[in-house]
Amino acid sequence: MLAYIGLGSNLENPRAQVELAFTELAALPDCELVARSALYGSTAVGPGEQPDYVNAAALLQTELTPLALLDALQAIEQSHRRVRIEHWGPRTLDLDILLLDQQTIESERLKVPHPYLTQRNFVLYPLADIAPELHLPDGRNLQELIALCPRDGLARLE
Ligand code: A4P
Ligand code: MG
Repeated sequence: MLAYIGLGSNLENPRAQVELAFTELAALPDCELVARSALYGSTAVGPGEQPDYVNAAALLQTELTPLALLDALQAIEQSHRRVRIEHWGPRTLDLDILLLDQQTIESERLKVPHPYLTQRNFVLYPLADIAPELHLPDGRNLQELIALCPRDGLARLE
């Protein structure tokens, strides 16, 4: 299964959090890190004043089941001492499953494609680094979604 993962951090040296997360993704059992995007600086979407995010995307080839992959990603989040304070609030590391092949999953623990995927420039632009030809299970393709999603507040980091 090909798994597209979104990475985000806006606390405690976000760049280092995301770099470490790539290393941890590469080390997961039954997973191979096939590609990683550039890092992007991104204005926070969510409540109140929050520090800017660093966002990125990764492509994994994995033999794990979808829920086993979610467990593995949540274990990595925990190892970054993530504190869940509020929904959409600041976090040391957030790992979202964006897409799993062309699967659609609507369970309580896991929704794929990720519900906000199509509206978020900090997801779409990093995805384009690793899979420019990507399309969603509903047939929409990444390039048309990007054309509808302004780049505002997003900057590729060197
Ligand atoms: N869950 C369901 N589907 C998925 C999926 N596809 N991938 C469930 C991962 N998890 C999924 O997630 C809550 C529950 O969602 C999990 O237990 C899992 O079973 P969470 O990460 O604990 O909660 P959250 O992150 O506060 O909420 P949510 O809705 O996941 O928020 P998002 O969508 O992750 O957004 N602004 C910028 N610039 N950059 C960001 O990265 N991120 C967020 C968080 C807000 N604003 C941001 C950014
Ligand atoms: Mg999340």
